[in-house]
Amino acid sequence: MALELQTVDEVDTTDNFIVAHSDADGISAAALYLIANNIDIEKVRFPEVFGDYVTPNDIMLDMTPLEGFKGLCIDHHPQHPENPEYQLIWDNVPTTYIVWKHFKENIPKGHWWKVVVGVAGDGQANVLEPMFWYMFPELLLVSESRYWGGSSYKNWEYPVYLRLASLINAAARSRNPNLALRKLIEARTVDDILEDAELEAYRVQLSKRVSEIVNKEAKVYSLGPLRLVLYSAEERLGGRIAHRFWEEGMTVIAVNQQTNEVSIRGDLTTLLVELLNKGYGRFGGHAGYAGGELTNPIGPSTLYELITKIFGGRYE
Ligand SMILES: [Mn+2]
Repeated sequence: MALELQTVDEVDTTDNFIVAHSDADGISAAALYLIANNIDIEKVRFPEVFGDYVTPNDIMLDMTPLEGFKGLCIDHHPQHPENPEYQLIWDNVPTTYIVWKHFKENIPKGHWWKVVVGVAGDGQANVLEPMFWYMFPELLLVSESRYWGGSSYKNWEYPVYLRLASLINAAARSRNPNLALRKLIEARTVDDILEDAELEAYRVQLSKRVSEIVNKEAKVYSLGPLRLVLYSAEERLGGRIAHRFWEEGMTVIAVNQQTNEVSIRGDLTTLLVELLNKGYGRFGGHAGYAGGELTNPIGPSTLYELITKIFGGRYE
């Protein structure tokens, strides 16, 4: 399991790293963890594979570790063993919130709006205690943009707290989570992220790629409740693509044929994670919202194979 940016030889095994999930929650959790514990940003890695680590004694944030991990894991994903070999701090709120709850004494209050970025990134801003909104009302501003809707100009509105999460996510999906982490740590105010030109460029480029794929490039095959979406992209767009092809009653399997990354959305997500883990690759995630990596490419006929396994009683 290769990690980005380094080979095993370069790793000082007497030392450990912070390994974090490469999304807004993982990045915000890492930012707060570093600030609270006064750790250098150089110690952070964002593994390509969910749950991967550098040394067994790493600090893992917002991921369920792969086998052999013995360090500290702070997480909210559901797949941890009952008696893990590692130290686990688990709660059913986004990891950023867990980190804040444990380390808030050591996090200067000026950084507390970063909690909202991570929690909103996981779609759970509703779990935040009211204090955050009183402390940082600027998060509730609405950002607007006009766009040409074919026959007239339309207005697109988005609350600032969600926009911050989407800017951080844009860099992460463009495979530059380290940039997002650095920007988030260094940011003094909400405006520093909101008005950051580099993050905005990632966001614009990413939404352009999503539109191109959804409107032109993607190939879509459906069978019963399953919909397979095939596309190619350098960026990590699976969640966005799967979301765009999702509808009530359908479960979407979006496959990036360039990287073999898969995103799954819908009611049958847990069932598909179980099926696909039997010989197709390695998959995991939240209920209704999962992902993984294929070890063997899949195609349209795989849908028939999966449906047969579900309906035909060939489940083993
Ligand atoms: Mn999370």
